[in-house]
Parts: sequence; C-alpha cells; structure tokens
Amino acid sequence: MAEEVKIKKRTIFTIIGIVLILGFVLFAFKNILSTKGNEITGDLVKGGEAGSNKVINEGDTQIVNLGVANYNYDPNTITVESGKKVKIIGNMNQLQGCLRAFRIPNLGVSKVFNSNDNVLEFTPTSKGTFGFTCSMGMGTGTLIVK
Ligand SMILES: [Cu+2]
Repeated sequence: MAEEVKIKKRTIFTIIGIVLILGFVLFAFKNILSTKGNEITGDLVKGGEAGSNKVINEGDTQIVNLGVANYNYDPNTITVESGKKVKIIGNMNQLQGCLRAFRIPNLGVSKVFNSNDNVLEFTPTSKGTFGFTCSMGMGTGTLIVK
C-alpha cells in the first residue's frame, strides 16, 4: 500500500515536471519569435529588435513602423506611393527624447509622438524626395514618394 502511494506521488511529480518544462520551452520560444520583428497591435507597436522596423502595406494604407537603430530613425529611408495614405506609427519603446518630435518640413507634416497618441497620418500628393527630421535635427532620414 505504502509503495503504491510512493509510485503515484512520483508519477504526479513527473507530470508536473514535464508540464513546467514544456511551459518554459514554449515561453522561451515565443520570446525568440517575438524579437524577429515588431508586432503591430491596434495602433501600438510592441518593439522588437532595432533594425526590424518597416513599411507594411495594408489595403490602401501604407503603414510605417518607425523606430530607432544606430541612434537614428529606422527605417531611415521610407519609400511610399503618392496618393495613398501613409500611417506612421511611432515605436514608443525605441523613440526617445526629441526623436519623438517628428517633422517632414517640406510636406508641412509634424507630430510629437507620445504613448497615448503615436500615430501620424497624411497622404502625400507630390512625388519627390523629402527629408524628415526630429525637432532639433539630430535624427534625419528620407521619405521617397513615388
Ligand atoms: Cu533631436
């Protein structure tokens, strides 16, 4: 009888052990996957690795996930089509300080991203190459409108 209880206990502990290990492996795997790119949930970007920000076409909207890599805006060159809405979503995990004050002077576009409002929308109508910058000119990049 006592032997049987011992075996049952060991079985239960083994099962608990396996479940814990599986849970840990799944958790670790999920974290590895999530660092492969930035995940856009609603209008908030969950930051992945710097350098993984990109432009995503969703229907008629060109979504730009804007963050920071190498102390500058990432992506640093943004190519969009004219006449189609551009939605720039600031990655608040990566954009710090005055990089949050984003401007495209020659298009009259500006926005200070904050954690409650990190979305900037505009529709470029003229084709060309336009510089973008932070308010103090430390971060710079290029918007190409095709
Ligand atoms: Cu700046």
